[in-house]
Amino acid sequence: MSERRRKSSPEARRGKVVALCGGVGGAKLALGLDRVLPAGDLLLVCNTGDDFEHLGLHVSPDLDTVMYTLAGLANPETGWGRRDESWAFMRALEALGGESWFRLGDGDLATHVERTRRLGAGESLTAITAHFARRLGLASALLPMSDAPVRTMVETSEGTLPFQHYFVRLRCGPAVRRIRFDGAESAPPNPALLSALAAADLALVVICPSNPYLSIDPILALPGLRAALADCAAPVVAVSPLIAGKAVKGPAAKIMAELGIPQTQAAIARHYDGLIDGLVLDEADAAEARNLPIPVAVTRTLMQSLDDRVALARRVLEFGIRLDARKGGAR
Ligand code: FO1
Repeated sequence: MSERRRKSSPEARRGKVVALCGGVGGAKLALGLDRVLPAGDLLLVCNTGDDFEHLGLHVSPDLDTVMYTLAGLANPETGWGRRDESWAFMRALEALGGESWFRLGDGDLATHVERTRRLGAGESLTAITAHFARRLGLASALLPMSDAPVRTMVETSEGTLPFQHYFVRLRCGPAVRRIRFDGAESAPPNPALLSALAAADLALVVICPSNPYLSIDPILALPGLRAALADCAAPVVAVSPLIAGKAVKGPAAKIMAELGIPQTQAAIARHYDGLIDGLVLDEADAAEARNLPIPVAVTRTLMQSLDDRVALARRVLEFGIRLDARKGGAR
């Protein structure tokens, strides 16, 4: 391991922040970070393991959830898809007997049609995402974790399911035995991510409170990414997706139980062991915080309002930037 460079004092550090995120939960903190950081200082890197081909369209749910959220276009009830949506396409599709279990609103459909057209014309997911982000007025940069296909496959009591079939069609019902990221072993991490991690002006890496097993692990599975995180000179801080043993939204706690993992903050810290220099968790877990082997910030991590998102982002930044990047303890 290269000798770790000591961090300069936080006051001297102003710089870039890289945030790894998945869908709805991660997008909430991404919005807070986007609102707090100067334009251009935040690089959001999204999981693409949830992507799938559906109705002949390439759908990238996590990229779209973060993009819509930062653009103020996201459906505030669901967190995914667009607000003020119309559903003429879905109704017409159902009338024709088409697959309607994956709800595609009329405005959202435009995103999938245009992304599919551009991919077919040979553009990269990175370039398409940058174009959409510019058109929608995003101040922060938005990147797919890789331009090569990675597909999360969930091995369950009812067989192996492509992610959206598990998550949406079967509503996370089947018991999870194992989670695979097909294609990850040969999917190069986005070069823009690797150069951001190696850049001298990187101040902090944030792992957003997305599902570690479904949304963050596909990113960490990319060849060379764990090493790039371990070697980066900036601290890495994770925000726990659990509050008092429960996931705020989604199947994280259920999956942990099915995988035989205790739904504790210690299990989250263990999951990211060797990668993170600090963990942010909720006040409800203050007692457990005292026994964790790494630096911890205890704060309100439930994000119900925009103020909550901004407050958590501020807390994560001021805690994270002060951490000494020794990856979880003395070395
Ligand atoms: N989630 C659902 O639970 N039901 C849906 O019908 C659904 C449609 C959908 C369409 C576009 C999109 O970008 C996301 C959509 N999601 C839906 C959410 C998606 O399954 C999850 O957000 C991620 O894949 C996991 O974070």
